[in-house]
Amino acid sequence: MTTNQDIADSFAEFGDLLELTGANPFKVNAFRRAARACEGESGDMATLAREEPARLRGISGVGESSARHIVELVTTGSIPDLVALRKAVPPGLPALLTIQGLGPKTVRLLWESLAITTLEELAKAIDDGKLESVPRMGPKSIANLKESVAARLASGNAPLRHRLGQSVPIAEGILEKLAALSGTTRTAYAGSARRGRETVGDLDLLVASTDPKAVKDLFVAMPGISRVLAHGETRSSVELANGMQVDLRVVEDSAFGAALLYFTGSKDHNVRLRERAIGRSMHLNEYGLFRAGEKEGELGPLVAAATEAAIYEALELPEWPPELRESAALDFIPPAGLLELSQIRAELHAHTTESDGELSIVELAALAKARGFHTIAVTDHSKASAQANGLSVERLLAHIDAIREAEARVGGIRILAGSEVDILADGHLDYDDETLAKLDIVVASPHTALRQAPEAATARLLAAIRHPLVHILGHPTGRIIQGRDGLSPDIAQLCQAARESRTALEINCHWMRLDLRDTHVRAAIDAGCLIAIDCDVHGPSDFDNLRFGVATARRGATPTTSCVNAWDRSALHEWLASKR
Ligand code: DGT
Ligand code: CA
Ligand code: CA
Ligand code: ZN
Repeated sequence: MTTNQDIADSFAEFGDLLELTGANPFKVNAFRRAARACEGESGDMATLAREEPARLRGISGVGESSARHIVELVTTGSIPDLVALRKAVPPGLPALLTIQGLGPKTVRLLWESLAITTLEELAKAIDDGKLESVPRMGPKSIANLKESVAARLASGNAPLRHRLGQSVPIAEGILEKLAALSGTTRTAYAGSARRGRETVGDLDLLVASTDPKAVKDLFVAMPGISRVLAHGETRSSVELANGMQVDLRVVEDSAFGAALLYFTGSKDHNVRLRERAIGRSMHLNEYGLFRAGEKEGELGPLVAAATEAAIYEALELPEWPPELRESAALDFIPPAGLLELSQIRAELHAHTTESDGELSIVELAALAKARGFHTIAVTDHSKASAQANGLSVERLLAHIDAIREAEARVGGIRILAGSEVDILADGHLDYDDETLAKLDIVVASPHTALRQAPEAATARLLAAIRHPLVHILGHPTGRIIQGRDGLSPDIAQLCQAARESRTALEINCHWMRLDLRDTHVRAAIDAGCLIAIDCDVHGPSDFDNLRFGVATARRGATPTTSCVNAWDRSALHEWLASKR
């Protein structure tokens, strides 16, 4: 099964690799156009390729060679030209494309002019000042690049980890294909992705099937695979073109729960569960929970295996949320009211075309309404964020009127007039109090000076938290996962101040940010703070990141009652009004 997305991904990779090799830009663009065309195509292109290949040319954006490649991909599982192209590019080069701020053009330039083909070579060239001679590389972009590269190198020579929001959709895409096989009864992704860690080392997929061979054969023949690492009886393992490893285990339906529990981990959690089993004269492994046998090392009758719930119950434990299986400790009983995705009823941080968003106020409100939200806050950037087209006071005042007008027109949802106001380096806000007081909601966020010393960062953020007109501290550290460290404030002090002033600390849901991070959330919850979970919406798909923010909240043990986005309309608006 080749999906339109698979075809689009192959063409996008084709375009990137061609650009890296300096191919004719028209050819590069043709592949990019074909990628967009395939992504947007509503009919199933694989069926078309099999049954009426001549009609592929009728799709706007698909030319003669793209049509041929689609047929190759659908019928053989790979595109020979693409496979050859992968071999023509130095192996380290595609990895450079995953660095924040490095596109194919720049990578090619670095390769051609400075013979840089690996991360290490890039780091050295930056240190030696060699990048200054590269056209279009200003001091600012070199400084940013240096930080991204250093962050990537600091994550060790450990194999590259992948951000959660890029990993989960890949897992879901593969499982969807495997679920369509007739013998498949259950599918799940396990491992760190299921635990909601911000980065994932490899994907661990589980399928229950009456026909394991069919599942594994389809798995290793999927498009987008660069290498098959293992293709065995119990486990198959592949490497994708983006360098990600995917492990697949096919199990019997009756033991799916035990396998899911085992492969979800964490290892520490598993160790504790096994100890608990032994303490109750039982034995836990990836096939099930068994009574201890008569003799040492022998297994007795099966106690539970079909579901995780049954196994936890037999161990006299509450069913542990996967997000809370990171630590070994079983002394923490998850609160009954752990926040759930379905409980989110409001988005309090969103941008429109007035600053750097893609949506109008009305479009934004329509998407929020479709999600069943009772409230959406329009919080465009303030004037200091000039690169994001931040609003002057005059524009902000006009925008408030436009928001009021849109709210009256749309109906059925509260549309709040707000701002994401910059917290300047010294802790002052980018608008005066008189202006801020006119807004229904104020999200205050740091966007610049993200390298300042911890003491300065703490003072800066404390000032924003304690400002009487501020409701939410947005993406508090400004970190970018695998990109930049951001601020390192004293989290305990921030939490203390946030609790006292009833200012919510944001979990920004974008998978590049997840800021607050899980450990900070836990500190905030322990201190009794309010949490805001916001998508920082810039375009329609950003709402889909909510699940990553909620996973981060759950990893920090956030109860529903602490999350302002889960409050009902009157409770939320009472809190907002308390700061006016
Ligand atoms: P990752 O991939 O580095 O982000 O982290 P995980 O947790 O996904 O680790 P991974 O892929 O090595 O293994 C998946 C799960 O399988 C792990 O969380 C627990 C279980 N597991 C794997 N190897 C062992 C082992 O040697 N002992 C135990 N108890 N569990 C294991
Ligand atoms: Ca894993
Ligand atoms: Ca694994
Ligand atoms: Zn924002």
